[in-house]
Amino acid sequence: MVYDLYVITDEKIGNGRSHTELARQAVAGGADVIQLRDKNLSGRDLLDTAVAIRDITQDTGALFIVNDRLDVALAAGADGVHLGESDLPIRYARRLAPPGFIIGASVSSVATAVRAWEEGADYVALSPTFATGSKDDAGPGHGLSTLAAVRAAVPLPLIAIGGINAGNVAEVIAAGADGVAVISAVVGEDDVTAAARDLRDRIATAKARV
Ligand code: TZP
Ligand code: MG
Repeated sequence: MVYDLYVITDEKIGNGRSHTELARQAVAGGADVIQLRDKNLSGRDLLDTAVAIRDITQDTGALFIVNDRLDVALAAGADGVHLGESDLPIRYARRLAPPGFIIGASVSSVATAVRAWEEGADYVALSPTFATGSKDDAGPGHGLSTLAAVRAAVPLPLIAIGGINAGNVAEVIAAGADGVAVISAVVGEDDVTAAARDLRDRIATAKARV
């Protein structure tokens, strides 16, 4: 699986654009993964949105992940679900998921990353890697030293999330991340497609140097 550029849709940060518009524009710019994240939609509205994004990603080969809701992810035919440390535990999600279904885990330390790996996560995301204004309860950033420590401890794809942008993405990759998950650096830009393309190019350049 390629997780290089992982774009999280957020209508509050998206300047009036819908989840589906944001997904379409990000995929056009080469996003490898789209995550639907909305804490306010009803289950039914979230499902409708997920089905629409599923159609968009299916046409392009991008992965589609639903945040928080394993039920919605399964019902929509998404590729996977992303679970935080307060969500359904990874080992329980694994029991419900069909073979090949991706379960991603937000982690905050080496210890929680190792636990997610042992419970059957397919990737871990260090959350937040840097401070962010996009998630109210994100807390302070864990920084590149923790990112590198998780890299050394866990043999899963490692994604950095929180406060990542064109200015710091190269050092995030150099510290050991396989990919970066972003909201504002893509979804908050006027030209979502161009922002995605630019970040993806920077990731590719940084990986060529690692
Ligand atoms: N989880 C941890 S940090 C974060 C989420 C959803 C927000 C990331 O947004 P941004 O704008 O890329 O910092
Ligand atoms: Mg969650």
